[in-house]
Amino acid sequence: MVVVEPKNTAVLEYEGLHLYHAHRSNCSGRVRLLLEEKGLPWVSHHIQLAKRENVTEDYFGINPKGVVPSLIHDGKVVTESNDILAYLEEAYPDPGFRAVSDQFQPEIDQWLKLSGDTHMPGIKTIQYYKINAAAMKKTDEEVALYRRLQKDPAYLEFHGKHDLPGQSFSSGDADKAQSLMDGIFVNMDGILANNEWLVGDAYTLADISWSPSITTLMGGDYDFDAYPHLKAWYDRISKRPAFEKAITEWRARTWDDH
Ligand SMILES: N[C@@H](CCC(=O)N[C@@H](CS)C(=O)NCC(=O)O)C(=O)O
Repeated sequence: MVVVEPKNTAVLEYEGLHLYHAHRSNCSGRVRLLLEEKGLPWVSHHIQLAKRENVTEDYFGINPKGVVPSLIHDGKVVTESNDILAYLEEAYPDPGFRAVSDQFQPEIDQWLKLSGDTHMPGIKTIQYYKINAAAMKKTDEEVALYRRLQKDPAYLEFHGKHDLPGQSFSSGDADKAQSLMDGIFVNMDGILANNEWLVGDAYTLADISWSPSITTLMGGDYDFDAYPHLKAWYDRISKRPAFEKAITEWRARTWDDH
């Protein structure tokens, strides 16, 4: 789990649960969804990605990769959305979202890991190519600031491809990202053909992690027609009151964009 020693020490004083998040970000959405499923009160620190509110010394002082979400729990900073899910589940076990037998626990962890590992090469690549390329265009000053603050090579490379002159994501990059995600969705659809949920017979962290990613891709007209069981699973989840509060309502709020 990623527990950060924040350079921005103001957050050490925070009491209770505070979440830095963006309204349309699927990584933020999965954390909001778990918070609502557990009925936990939390303080919102909304970050407008399109206004580069994440590209500041202050925010990099909380999340060293400059991304959302970041959870602060009684002054402890936890980053990486899937690690935050595991952290909250441990800190607030009731109601629990690992309600499957021991033999299935590793499967939940594999779904969380897969969700984290495929974000940048899959969903984020598709998004930057298709969905929010214009909204996420930085000015020259913002690019310079970003490249000064960002120390992570993978993020420097990814954003360089979007921000630097002469570089851009190509249709080939988007196709590769789509095949990666399609491979996962074929597998999910097969599981969901015979099961109500991704792991065992309960709604778990695996479902909570993946459902907001489907929302994001649907927002970019990703074609899910080949995955009817996945679509039915998503429909079931999206009708949950916690999902409406955590995802639907937040996405409907109007900020400039993204
Ligand atoms: N692995 C990270 C990925 C976080 C991430 O990429 N967040 C996006 C929104 S979904 C973001 O902050 N994008 C802005 C940027 O990369 O500058 C996690 O799961 O928390």
